[in-house]
Amino acid sequence: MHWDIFCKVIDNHGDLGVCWRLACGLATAGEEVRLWVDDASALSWMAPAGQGGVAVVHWNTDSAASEADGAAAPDVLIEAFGCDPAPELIARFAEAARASGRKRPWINLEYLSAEPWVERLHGLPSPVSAGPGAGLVKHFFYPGFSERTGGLLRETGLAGQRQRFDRAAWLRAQGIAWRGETVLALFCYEPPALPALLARLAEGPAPTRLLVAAGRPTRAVQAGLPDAGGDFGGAGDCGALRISYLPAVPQAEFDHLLWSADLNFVRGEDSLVRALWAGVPFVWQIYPQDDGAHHAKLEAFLDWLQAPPSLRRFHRLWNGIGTGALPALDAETLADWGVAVRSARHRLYVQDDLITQLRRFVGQKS
Ligand code: TRH
Repeated sequence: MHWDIFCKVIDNHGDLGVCWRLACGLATAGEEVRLWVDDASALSWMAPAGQGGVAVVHWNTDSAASEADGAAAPDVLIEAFGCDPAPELIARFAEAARASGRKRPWINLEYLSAEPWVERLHGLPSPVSAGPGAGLVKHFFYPGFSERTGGLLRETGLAGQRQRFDRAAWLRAQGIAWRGETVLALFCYEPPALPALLARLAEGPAPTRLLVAAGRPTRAVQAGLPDAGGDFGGAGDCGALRISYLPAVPQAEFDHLLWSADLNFVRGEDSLVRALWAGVPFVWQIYPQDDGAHHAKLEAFLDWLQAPPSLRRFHRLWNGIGTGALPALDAETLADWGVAVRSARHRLYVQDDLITQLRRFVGQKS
């Protein structure tokens, strides 16, 4: 079938990151996919090689009408994160549905959360009563961590690739002079506890290799480093802390970054899921929301993860909830966190992945 996915880039990279991964998963499953996105610029580094079966269409309200004229209506319309596709494109979809006399599913793909209400809303219909889509029915599709949600994006063969990964070879290929020290990968916004973490790592005594992702993480580290009098704008040592700043890399390489670490710091939505598949201890900085709604979302996730107390405490401090000293990142603590993550990953692996569930759901609604 022919699927149109609509994506609007709000900020950061997750909207496009999730939609690209979704488009690739559908194409790999044999579907024809068009990804309509208002700002596709990040694909230049996130997916430089593109993906067979996925066409990227740059859309905005001005271009939508002309794009709609030239393109056949899809069999399935995916509206990612409530991005509200242009009315011309909805009208074309509605017209095709009426003309064919066949129901064409309109799916609202929602943000990821472990909160209990997700299970209640997942799959519910929402009749469209106004506008060019009047008469159609949207369905809410919620990703999630339990059997009663739409599951998580997980490519076939991922576990095998993960098991075959050679961290020393990958680090060497990145030009990182790894000498067996503990590796931390950092992908964050501006966590309030970052300066304290950097100061502690710089004190040692054991050396740590910190791999810093491009963009906000790099700027946050350079702003948060203890004043050691040196120039730490570039890669280099800060006491016992050995820092490598990475360029923006394709999604597959971003996975390898997470696989190479002993402890991952991730953020947002997509990298959280990738950290779970990596099976390595991780700390998540949730996407902050003004009304503090993200606090409940964070607690719900830590409940689902069955996070040990030290991991809960670290998460609260990392997300600016509460004050005090960060828990120690000693071997025993990381081992404890690793058990929780791999147990959670096992629970997820016995569930169908999101593409499988979405295709089944669409088949039922067509
Ligand atoms: O970038 P994010 O903070 O995106 C956020 C979240 O998705 C949030 O839920 C959403 O509301 C907001 O955007 C609008 O974090 P996230 O979700 O992990 O997305 C990052 C994507 O970028 C992910 O697909 C991984 C990818 N990435 C690379 O592929 N290479 C890189 O070098 C880096 C740094 C990221």
